Amino acid sequence: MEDKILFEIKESHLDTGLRGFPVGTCGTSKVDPTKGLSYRGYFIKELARKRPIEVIYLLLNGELPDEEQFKQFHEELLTHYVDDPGLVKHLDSLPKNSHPMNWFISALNYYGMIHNTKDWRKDALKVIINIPTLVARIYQVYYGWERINPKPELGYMENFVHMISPPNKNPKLIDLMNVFDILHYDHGGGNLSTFVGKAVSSGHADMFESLIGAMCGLAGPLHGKANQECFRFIQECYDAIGTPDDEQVIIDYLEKLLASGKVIFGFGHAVLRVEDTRATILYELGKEISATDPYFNLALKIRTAGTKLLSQKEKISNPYPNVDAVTGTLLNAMGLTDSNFYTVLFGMSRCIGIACQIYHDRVTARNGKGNPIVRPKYIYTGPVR
Ligand code: FCX
Repeated sequence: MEDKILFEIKESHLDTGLRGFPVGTCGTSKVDPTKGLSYRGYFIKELARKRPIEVIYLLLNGELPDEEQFKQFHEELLTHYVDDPGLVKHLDSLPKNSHPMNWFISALNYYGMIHNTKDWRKDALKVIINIPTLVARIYQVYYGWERINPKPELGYMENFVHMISPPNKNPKLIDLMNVFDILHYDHGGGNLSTFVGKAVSSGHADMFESLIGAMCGLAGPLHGKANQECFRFIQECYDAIGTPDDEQVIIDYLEKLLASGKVIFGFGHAVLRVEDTRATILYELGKEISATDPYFNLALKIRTAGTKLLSQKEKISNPYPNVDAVTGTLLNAMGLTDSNFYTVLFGMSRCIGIACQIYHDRVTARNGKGNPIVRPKYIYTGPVR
């Protein structure tokens, strides 16, 4: 165990959203306040350019695969691949005016009703290999794009990119999606979506039911929808000030936002106390694939200006950018221009990390006994009669 954390619970702790409270174990990922995210002991910068299936193998099995293990794992995953025409029929019945996250949650529910096996490992593999196709089908039906059939043999994210046809699809979209997918699998056990997924699964709801709970958590603006809010924030900044060379113009604009009680989206984090290494990786990737994009260039300028400004504010524990500060500008530059979908893409990846954690919670934890049902205590504050 990392360190025995014993502290007295004070009344003031009760309105911190369990911030920093140890509520369980997570063996697949960790967020260190100064070193950032790691999966099974590998820091994310060592993993970001690997193949997604390699990193998924690491999350599920604890080690990176050699070529033979990679091949066998990919073949095993493909035996669970199902492109169910019933899903498209289900999607066709959904209301076009609801948010894509609601479509995603509904699609997961449909898929779980039809394809769950109630075997934790098999259902984890089903989620892993089918979720990119499920999200691609949502894109196709939601936007009325061509209903291109899958070619899973192309590769994990390659098949996803093959199936979607946004009007200005950039050929480098695959470079982004490979990295984007890996960066978003997991972020320790304590982020809201993973915490909810693990908690729901502790009652032995099946894998899909647990992931639906997790995705409902992700759908909140303070968590998963932050990436769409961050991109909209960049767009608003751009409409107001363009991409000025004079950093003071940006600082003055951001200062005005703070003074009006607004937050600077994409900055800060409940655990991190340095720049989110996922953001660092995406800023570097952006210089390779979208160097001339105006929104990306503004995000780069805000990266330094925002940090300078927030560092002057005593109350702010982390003045640095998090992953959401730049993701949307890259997705947009690669042709995925509707930010309403950005949280679905976040969820397409986060479901992988949560499925791996749920598998371990149910099957390998406590020497195979599995973790117990989550049952925290709430302090009663109502009337005593
Ligand atoms: N802009 C303006 N004010 C900020 C801020 C920001 N980016 N980050 C923190 N603050 C403020 C808080 O609002 C709080 O003010 P208050 O005392 O008046 O309520 C004060 O600074 C102390 O907050 P702090 O302890 O530094 O940070 P928290 O752990 O309370 O909050 C989040 C962390 C991420 C919620 C906060 O930094 C924030 O709201 N950021 C902007 C929204 C955002 O980018 N969210 C993405 C979250 C992340 F990606 C994830 O999903 O984990």
